[in-house]
Amino acid sequence: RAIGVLDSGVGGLTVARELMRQLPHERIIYVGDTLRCPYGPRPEEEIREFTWEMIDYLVQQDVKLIVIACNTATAVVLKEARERLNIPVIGVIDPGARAAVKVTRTKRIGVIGTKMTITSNSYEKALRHVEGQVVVESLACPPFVPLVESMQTDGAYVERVVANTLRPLMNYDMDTLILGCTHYPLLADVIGRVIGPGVQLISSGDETALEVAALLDYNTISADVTQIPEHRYYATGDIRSFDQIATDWLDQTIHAER
Ligand code: DGN
Repeated sequence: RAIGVLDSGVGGLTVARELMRQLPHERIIYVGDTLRCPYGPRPEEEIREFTWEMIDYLVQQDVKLIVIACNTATAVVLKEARERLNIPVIGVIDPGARAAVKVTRTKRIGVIGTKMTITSNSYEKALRHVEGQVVVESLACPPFVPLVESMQTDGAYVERVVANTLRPLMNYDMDTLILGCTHYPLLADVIGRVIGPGVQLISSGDETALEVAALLDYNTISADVTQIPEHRYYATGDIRSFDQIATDWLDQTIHAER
C-alpha cells in the first residue's frame, strides 16, 4: 500500500521529494488541487471541504498513511482527520517546528506562511510546545504561492516581490526562518538571498519524512533500492504545468493524471 500525499497544488512535492529520498522503497500517490489553489486566503470551511475531498480520494486508493503536505490544510484539518480516519495522518507543522527548534541558537524564530496558517497561530503553538522560551515573529506572504504555481521561482521580478513581501521581517533579529508553506522551498534561493546569510531556512519536508519513517518503523540503512516504485500524481488543474514543475523539482520525468 502506498503513502498518500496531498497539497493544494505543487507545494507538497517539496515534501514528496524528501519522502522519496528517505524512504526509497515506498510508493507515493500525490494529489494536488492545482485548480483551486491557493487555499491560503480561502475561508476555513472551504479549505476543510476541499481537503476532505482529497483525503477521501486517497482513502479510496487504499493508502496506508496520509501526509497532509500543506500547512494551511494541516492547520485546519489535521486534528479531525486523525480522529476520523483509521490510518495514521501526518501534518507538516509539528515537524517544521521541531526542525526549527533543533537549529536555532538564539531562540528567535521567524515564520512565513499563508494567511490562514499565520492567523491560526499553529506554528507559534507548536514551537512553544517544543521549546517554551522561543520568541516568534510571523508574517503572511500571500504573493508567494501564485508565483510558484505559475512557475516563477527566480529572476528580477520574483526577487522584487519577495523583497517587498518580506520587508516587515527585515528588522526582526532572528537566526531561523520557517518556510511555513510547502510551496516556499521552491522559492528558497530567492528568499535566502533577500533575508541574508545569517538566517537558516527551515522546510518541513525533511523532518516530516523522518516522522513517517519512524511511524513505519522504516530502516533506511537496509534500504537497497533496485527499482524505483511507481509513484502516481494527480492534479485537478492544468497537467502540463504540474508536470513541468514536478519534473524539474523531482528530477525525473513526471506525467500526472487529471
Ligand atoms: N502549500 C500550502 C501550504 O503549505 O500552506 C498552501 C498553498 C496555498 O494554497 N496557499
